Parts: sequence; structure tokens; C-alpha cells
Amino acid sequence: MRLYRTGNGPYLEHDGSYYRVPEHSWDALVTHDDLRGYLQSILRHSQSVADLRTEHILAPIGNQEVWAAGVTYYRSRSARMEESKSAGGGDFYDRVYSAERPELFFKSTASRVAGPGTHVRIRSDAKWNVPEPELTLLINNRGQIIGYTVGNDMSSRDIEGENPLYLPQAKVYDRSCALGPCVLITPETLPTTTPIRLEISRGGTAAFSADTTLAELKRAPASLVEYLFRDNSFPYGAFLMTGTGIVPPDSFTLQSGDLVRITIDPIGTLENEVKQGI
Ligand code: DO4
Ligand code: MG
Repeated sequence: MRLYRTGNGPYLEHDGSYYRVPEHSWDALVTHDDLRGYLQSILRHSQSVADLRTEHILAPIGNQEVWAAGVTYYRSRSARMEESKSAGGGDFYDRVYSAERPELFFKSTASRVAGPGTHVRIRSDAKWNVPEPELTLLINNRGQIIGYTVGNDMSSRDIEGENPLYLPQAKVYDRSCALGPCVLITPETLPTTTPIRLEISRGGTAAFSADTTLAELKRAPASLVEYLFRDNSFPYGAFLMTGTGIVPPDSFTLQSGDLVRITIDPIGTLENEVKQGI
């Protein structure tokens, strides 16, 4: 089952048919005692409706905070070590990759999140920028993973590489995070064969593309959630981005007008245009 947040309230998709969800509060859905049971009863008792208009689809977020895990893939560890070498920060990334405690950082409030089909931003004082395609967990207020969405952790590599203490500025700014297009509601852990694909096009031609799978993710999602919820409460639940396994070559930086497409097959494709300084 896939849950969409739209300008006309939430919709449920199952086997290609769409259903309206009577509960309009996204926060009430995320914190529902039995969200799957509630959604399954909608499938049993209501008629399907016409297809969703894609322009009505919003980021699947209410009052949830967005957090992110870092250096959870070997590729990210190597890229971080390289970009921060001259600042003397390389060793930290190597150590956090193999440490028991993961790197978790605050990524976004809902107001900074871009929905599908809208634009993400490059901050105006950054010169080296990339998207980070990340499987993103939706966790209820009781610390249970209730679903999965696609996330883009937009990042300024020059700012982060200059000094690891600049991480919040490299990561948190207006429209630095995209989520969507929906939440896959499932009690199952996603298989390690699940592919994550990043495609960046510029002026209609491919500028970069790459794939990874969840087999490369070093940490179990449940363990990341357990750390996030230690001594930390989330009355509306939270999103947790699980880190990137794809980093374009060092010669690559995003430009205004680029189109970023991130596909995680059982969930869908999140597509956003990039703008700088707007
Ligand atoms: O340590 C910096 C953040 C890395 C990150 O966002 C990632 O690995 O996805
Ligand atoms: Mg990231």
C-alpha cells in the first residue's frame, strides 16, 4: 500500500487503484495505533477513485522532524575522507563508519522540505553540490518503522569538506531536503536487493547516473531508529534518511536547471529540478 499526501487530502494506492483516506490529518495517520489496519479497512469498504493528478502530490510530511544518518555506505566514507583531507577531518569519517554509534544529524523541518515535482535548492554561497539519494524511514511516535519513502539529502560538499563542524550549514537550508512521492506502508523490512537509482539530467541529456542496493547499507534501519529514539521523543513521529551509497565523481557539481530523479522501486520516483539562490 502506498500513502500519498495531496492538496485534496491523503490518498491510498493499492494494485494500481486509488482510494480517498477519510482521516485528513497526516500527523494523526503517522501516529495511528494501527495504521495498516485502518488503511486495509479503507480498501475493504470504499470504492476506488480516479487517478491522482501528479501536480497535487505534496511531500508526505506533517509535523515530523527529518533526521539523517551519515557515512552508512563505504562510498560515502571514502568521499567524505577525500573532501575533508586538507582540513584534517578524514579520520573522523573512517572512525564513524566502523563505530558502534552511528552518525545521526538533524536534517530538516517540514517547512524546508521540497515535495515531488517542485524544486530543491543549492545554497547561494556553495560551489560544490550534490544530491544524496537515500532510503528514508517513516517512524511513528512509538519508534516503530511504519513505512518508507524516497529522500534527497542535498549537500554542499565544499562547505562540509572545509570543516566537519560546518555540517549543519552544508545540510540544513531552505529546500535542502526532498521527500516523496509517497510512503510505502509495510511491516516488512525491504530486501537487501532493493535498488536505489540516481539520474541527473542537464539540458535534456544524462549528466550522471548510478545505482546501489540496500546490500551496501552497513547499518540495519532498526538499529539507526533505536539510536535516534534514545532519550529523544518525537510526538508526531519522524523521518530518518539512511545515508547515501552514491556520490558522483569529485569533478561533478549540480547546476541550476538540473533534473534529479531518484528511484527506489517498491516506492517510486522522486523528481526535482535544482535551483540556486532562488
Ligand atoms: O558526515 C556527513 C554526512 C554524510 C551523509 O549525509 C551521508 O553519508 O549520506
Ligand atoms: Mg546523506
